[in-house]
Amino acid sequence: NEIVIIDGIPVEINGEKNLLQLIRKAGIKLPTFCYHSELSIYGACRMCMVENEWGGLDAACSTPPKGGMKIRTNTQRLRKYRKMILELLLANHCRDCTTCSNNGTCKLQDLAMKFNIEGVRFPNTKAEPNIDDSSLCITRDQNKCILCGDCVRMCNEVQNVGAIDFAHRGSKMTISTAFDRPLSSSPCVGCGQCAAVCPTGALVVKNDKSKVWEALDDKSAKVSVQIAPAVRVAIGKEFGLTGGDNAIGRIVAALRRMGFDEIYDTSTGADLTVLEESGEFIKRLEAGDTDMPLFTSCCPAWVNYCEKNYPELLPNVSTCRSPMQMFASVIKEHGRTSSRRPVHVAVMPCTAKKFEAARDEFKIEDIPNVDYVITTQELIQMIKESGIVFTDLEPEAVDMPFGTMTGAGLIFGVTGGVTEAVLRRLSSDKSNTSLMSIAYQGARGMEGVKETTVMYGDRELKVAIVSGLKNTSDLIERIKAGEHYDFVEVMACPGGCVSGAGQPFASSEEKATRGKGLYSADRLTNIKRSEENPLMMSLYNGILKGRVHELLHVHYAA
Ligand code: HC0
Ligand code: SF4
Repeated sequence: NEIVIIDGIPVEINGEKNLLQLIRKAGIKLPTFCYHSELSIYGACRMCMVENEWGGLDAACSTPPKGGMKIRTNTQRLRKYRKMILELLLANHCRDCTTCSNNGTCKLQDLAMKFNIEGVRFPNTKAEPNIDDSSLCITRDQNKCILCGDCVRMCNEVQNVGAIDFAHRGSKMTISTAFDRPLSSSPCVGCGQCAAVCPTGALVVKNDKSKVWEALDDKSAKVSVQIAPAVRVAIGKEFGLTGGDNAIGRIVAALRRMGFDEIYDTSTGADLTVLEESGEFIKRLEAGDTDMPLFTSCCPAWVNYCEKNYPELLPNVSTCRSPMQMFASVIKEHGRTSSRRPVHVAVMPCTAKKFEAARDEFKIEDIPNVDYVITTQELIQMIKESGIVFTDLEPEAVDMPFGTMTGAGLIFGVTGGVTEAVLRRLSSDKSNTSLMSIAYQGARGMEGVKETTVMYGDRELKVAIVSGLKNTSDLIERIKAGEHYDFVEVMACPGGCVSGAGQPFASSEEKATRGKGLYSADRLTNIKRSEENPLMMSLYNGILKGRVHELLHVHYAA
């Protein structure tokens, strides 16, 4: 293979698309603001400049590696150059780091520290905060924006939403919605992926921690909580544990110490979803319904996207509420038997769940079934605020009466998981061999588009699994052009919930590790099929009796 000499060290080119990837492979963490492996190259921030053997400067992110190249990544000139960029950015940026919600996770702050910026030589041109608080999912402050364009490319290229774009020119350039409308009146679907790539505090996830603390302090409230599948495999790394490891036991222990009265696992709700959704699917198949496919409905950003862009497809979206909402219906009903006011909290990897919880469809007498949604990141902050030493906690189990779940419910948190769980339910062969063969049927893996065919009786069913909304709209266009599918699983975040915007920042590899963590958690469960969860029977004979439609289903109207 061809070799590039990086800072005197030979490094082999092995399919790397740009010098930056090669430099990072060589163990050098070249700084960048605008480079993300999953987005197109923009080359705007100029932080990744390297010096070539003739003394010229090249942006590593947009230079393809060629054999024989000799580059230096860290010369006096480059250091000066990078410091200058940082100072220019800081000159018109808010510097109230201690009170910024991205304190500690901001790239600008991190690089200012790494490059030892002790003063800014330019006049301060920072304007006053310009905050758009209209969305239930994310908050924007334009004056913390460094115009890297990461959010724009995410919203346009990966999500195909196009809610935000560059506006104006030169020093007046901003990132804006069309006509500078509030985000809530834009095509935004609340997926939060723009905030997930924002290097500063310009786009941050809405924070609902204080409402949860208040409920926990309220003696008249009985506070229950459910924890989504993907949270458990993303939290540990923040506390120095191995990324992808299942930390559910410690999460439960932490929540108990914070004062939650009842602690449950959303995977139980996912078991309900599997039963209801496969029932709905079979009904459609048996009715000889030609109006296929059935789209899954558990991802609220996808539902929102469908409502805004493809309202004509809403009859094809499953009437099943998401696992969070199904479980919340059950938990709230159970809570009504208590003398204290039931308050229900959901810990989710997702920003759009905040919006889902607030939808009128999921309120009873104006009170939401899920009172508050907090993200994995907010939970991490709450654990830190409480002084709880996460690694010292002894793992604990979730509570009864809703404390049984299955592996099928657990794998919901990664793309393909919902499909695999439904296939486990639909398969008439309940052997271990059949379980294993379902695992190899093409539903696993982080690819944005997966397709498979499965047999149901003598019928061959065509299944598609998409994550990322651009992949989704491409598939929809194919369906409209006449391609046939029977079942389509959609998750708005690339890779599924493990990549949710409420999770701590992670590389593509780390997201894949989280997915693997869910599959190993599944292997450790002794019940792997939702229909075998003993709790289901008692729910259907108890709380849900005669009320399945009312409590577990919803009709999204165009
Ligand atoms: Fe997900 Fe869910 S799997 S959407 O990604 O279906 O947020 O983790 O909780 O509701 O179970 C998120 C994750 C959930 C729901 C489940 C589904
Ligand atoms: Fe676009 Fe999603 Fe950000 Fe909304 S939340 S602006 S849809 S990336």
